[in-house]
Amino acid sequence: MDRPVAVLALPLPEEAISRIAAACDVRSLPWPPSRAELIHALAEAEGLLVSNQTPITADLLEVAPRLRVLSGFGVGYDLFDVGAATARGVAVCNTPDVLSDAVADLTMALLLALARRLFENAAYAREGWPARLPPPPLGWDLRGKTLGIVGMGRIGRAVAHRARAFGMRIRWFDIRPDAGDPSERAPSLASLLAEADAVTLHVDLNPSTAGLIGERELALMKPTAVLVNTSRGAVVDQPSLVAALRAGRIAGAALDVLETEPPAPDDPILRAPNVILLPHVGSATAETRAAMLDLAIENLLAVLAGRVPPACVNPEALPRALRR
Ligand code: 8YV
Repeated sequence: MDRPVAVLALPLPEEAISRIAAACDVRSLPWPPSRAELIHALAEAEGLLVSNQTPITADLLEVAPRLRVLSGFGVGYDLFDVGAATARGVAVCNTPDVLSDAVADLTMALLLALARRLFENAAYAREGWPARLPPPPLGWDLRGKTLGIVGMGRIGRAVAHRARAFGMRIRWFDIRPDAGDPSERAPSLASLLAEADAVTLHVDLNPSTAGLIGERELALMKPTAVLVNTSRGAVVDQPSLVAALRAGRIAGAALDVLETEPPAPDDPILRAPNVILLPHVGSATAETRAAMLDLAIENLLAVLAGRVPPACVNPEALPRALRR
């Protein structure tokens, strides 16, 4: 029987390529793959292993007549056209769970960095603690403060677990009213924003969460409160955030994700005050990236072998994806 063709559109270690090559004919694309390279490779692909930062749009799926599985490296799938994939019987897979702890850890690191003015203090120390400069202002304790968690899914819950251990009070909001401990549930996003000393975002990006935190929402936050975003940049209306930071309407923000990644050199967020920026490293630990890769490969190989994959976001596509 013919071996399925698997297109590998992200940089992979040799062992990973060998594992896939044991079951498939492998076509490895240069990184980052150009659109033309993707189009060319998709003509014969049955499986595609790709970064979730590479858009896989309906027009690309149209030139992939044999495709059965789109295995994304990452939990988010906002850059994949899942509707178009489902219509074509293509299973879309992702890597949930294995990265929740890493993202929750980074969220706490950012929260602590804001609370303890870590970067200002580090810069001051590196200057040699100069007597001519006043030291950075005092920080604040996490204990006793209220953390507002927007999106109480796997990552939101992992953050809540950590924050409780720091003595924080939790308020969460989610469109699913049973997503977390009922005693900690905020009746609305507005009440969460008004009450929280720190707000952290853990929703996925979809049409209902794009721009969820805009001018109106930022205005509801306390002027002493901070915002942490390790979800997707577009959940926050970035121009409104820049304006709020400039006007001191909130005290600070820490962003692992931006509306446009990487940002343009003249992106105003790069010069906004009281903001910590990271280059989208929520899952960037060796153990987590290895577990994500393992799961993404298992998803790919399972569908190509006619087995139900461990993590599929459109199970309704599976009957067709597994049959061919
Ligand atoms: C990045 C993430 O995608 O999993 C996600 O959705 O945002 C991160 O893990 C990572 O850069 C892998 O591409």
